[in-house]
Amino acid sequence: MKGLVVRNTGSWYDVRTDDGQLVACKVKGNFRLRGIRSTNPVAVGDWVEITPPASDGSGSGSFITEIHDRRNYIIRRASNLSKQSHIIAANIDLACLIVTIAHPETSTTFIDRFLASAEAYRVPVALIFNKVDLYDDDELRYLDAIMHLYRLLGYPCFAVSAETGEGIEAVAEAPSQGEASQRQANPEGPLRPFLQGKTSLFSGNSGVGKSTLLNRLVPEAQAKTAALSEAHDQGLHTTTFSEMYPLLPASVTVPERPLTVPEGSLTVPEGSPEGYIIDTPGIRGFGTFDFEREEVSHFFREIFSIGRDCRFGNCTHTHEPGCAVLAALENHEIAESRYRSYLSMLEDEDESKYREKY
Ligand SMILES: Nc1nc2c(ncn2[C@@H]2O[C@H](COP(=O)(O)OP(=O)(O)OP(=O)(O)O)[C@@H](O)[C@H]2O)c(=O)[nH]1
Ligand SMILES: [Mg+2]
Ligand SMILES: [Zn+2]
Repeated sequence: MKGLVVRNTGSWYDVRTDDGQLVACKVKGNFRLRGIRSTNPVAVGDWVEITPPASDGSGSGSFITEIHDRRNYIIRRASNLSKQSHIIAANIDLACLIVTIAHPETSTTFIDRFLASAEAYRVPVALIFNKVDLYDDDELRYLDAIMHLYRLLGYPCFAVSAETGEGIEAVAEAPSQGEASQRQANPEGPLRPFLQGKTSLFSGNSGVGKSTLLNRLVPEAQAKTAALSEAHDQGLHTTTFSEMYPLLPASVTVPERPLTVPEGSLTVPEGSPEGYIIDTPGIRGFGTFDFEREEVSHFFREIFSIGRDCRFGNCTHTHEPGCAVLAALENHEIAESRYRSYLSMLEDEDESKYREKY
């Protein structure tokens, strides 16, 4: 029986079968995925074969027996020291990194490692800058600068507020001249139309507002959210499972009961989904992954393209004579933050180590 993994609780997987049943499945002990040493052999978004559920209608007692070939997946190393990897999601159209300039601050190294990983696995990415309602003038200037940087690199960027709804819905008429519209509109347009028709992963640090944004887009999701810790201005790792939610047309009225209840009976309300969103637990860091040193520059778009002009084909862009990347860095054609992230991945170091050097 074929089904789609829609939730991973750590101890079992909820699989939605073709006939709409939600079945709690375990993975057979001897079941290992070929080629990937992963803490989770199966991920949300995987299409799997399962044994028939118990005949008592309890929706349990099934096993995942096979994973269908993945179109793609996105993976992160559990930590730099660990050789184990964690598959964040499989078969996605878009990996969205939810970023906050402050409360909490997402580091550029983290952003760049996420982008590099997405490049490596050939998953399209978008950067969603959340909490624009919170920022002061300096932070807004920084936001504009950082969005400018990533747009130049070709990554779609959205500035939104999950709290106020700014930047999310398509508006029928021209926006009024209110304060919010003084900010430059996203050239990419509002977020919802961009997500329509896609299966999108929401990833990012804890507390950046992934679940709040999900709830804004899909109110039926009723995902749990929580305020940041007052002492550290950091998220509290509120979301503990990865879960996929249907993105419903904004106009569909809400069913009386939530889409998911603890026992896991997923009811898809009227109106066919216009895509899916996978909400995931916040992650602290993005360890590097198993690539050769020479390959790292392939995952930094501008370093890769400028690096073609280096004198040596195997240039690491760190000290070599005739290095076009170092020259471009000198001329500010490559952002220092990007180069710093490149070095941190090249050296397979902790994300914080190169923060001060450049
Ligand atoms: N002011 C403001 N607060 C927001 C916004 N988005 C989220 N928040 C708040 O930020 C806090 C964290 O939001 P969550 O949605 O729980 O964050 P998360 O990314 O899902 O966090 P984890 O599940 O821990 O990974 C909550 O108090 C939200 O209300 C926003 O756009 N503006
Ligand atoms: Mg959450
Ligand atoms: Zn070079």
